[in-house]
Amino acid sequence: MSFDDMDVGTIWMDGEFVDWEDAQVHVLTHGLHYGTGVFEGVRCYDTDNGPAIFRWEEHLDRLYQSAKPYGMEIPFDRDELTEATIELIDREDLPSCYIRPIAFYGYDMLGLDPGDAPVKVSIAAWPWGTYLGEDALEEGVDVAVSSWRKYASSQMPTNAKTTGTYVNSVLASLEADSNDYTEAILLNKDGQVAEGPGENLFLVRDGEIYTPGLAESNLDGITRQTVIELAEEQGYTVHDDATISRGELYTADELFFSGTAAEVTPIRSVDDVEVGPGTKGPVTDEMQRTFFDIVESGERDEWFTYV
Ligand code: PPE
Repeated sequence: MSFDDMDVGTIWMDGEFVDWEDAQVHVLTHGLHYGTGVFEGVRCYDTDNGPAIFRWEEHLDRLYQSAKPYGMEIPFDRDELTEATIELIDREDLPSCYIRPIAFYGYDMLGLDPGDAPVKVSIAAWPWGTYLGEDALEEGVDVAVSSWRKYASSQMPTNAKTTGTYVNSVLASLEADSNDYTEAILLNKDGQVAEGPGENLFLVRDGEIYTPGLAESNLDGITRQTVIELAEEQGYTVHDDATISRGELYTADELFFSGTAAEVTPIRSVDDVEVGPGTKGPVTDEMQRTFFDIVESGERDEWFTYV
């Protein structure tokens, strides 16, 4: 997505609302040089009861957890970040939007140990439609297994959403794009399926649902947790601790991605091999409908923070 022609005027930065153009950092910011930032991607939906942030509390949990391995103390508490976000959405009058909170080591030193570098925090929000292209939700996307592997949790925490680690995702996305695929799938260091560059992955076989366990080097996605819970409620057997081999991608009945930005997106081919009949499958369709019914209606109070 591009910020050209974006009609949002304000960003919350370190406790204040500033003009979009003024939300700047110094070029010697620690996080810019070493990727020492943690962030979230959250969606606010225009529900039947008005704009509501989907699973905000879980995203906040993950933000603070992501900061821990990096010794980063976020100098704002949950209430302050919640209030700032709600006021931002309210000020900009956004019925639905994507929210990007970020905390990073700022400017006053360089050198790998961030030591006493200040921790800077910003929250931006803007409208963001379909992540993987206009028809992606209906038609599904064509993906390729990346030649880049997902980093292992022995190298960098895979359960932290850290800015620096996203260079791994960027490489996989660039490769997919240069080969004319919409998205990539990354295998982990053992060669088993990990996830997409910005999505978790689900597989359907013989009416049961599989998703790689958290030890497979994937992010503990909040949409993943949502899909697992909803699928179980729908009566599906969900194997949420699965190990999925590359070969199983080609023989699956259905595959789909989950993520805040990607929501529930069908995968119609992997490496030019059609998944099932090459269209959105019935289980994917049901999970997609269940997901969108909830975020559009706002029915399930405990998952929404109203603006
Ligand atoms: N894995 C990765 C690597 C990932 O980045 C995301 C979210 C997920 C899984 C799904 O997690 P969750 O959003 O909690 O269900 N990716 C975010 C960033 C996308 C971007 O392009 O930037 C997102 O979807 O907001």
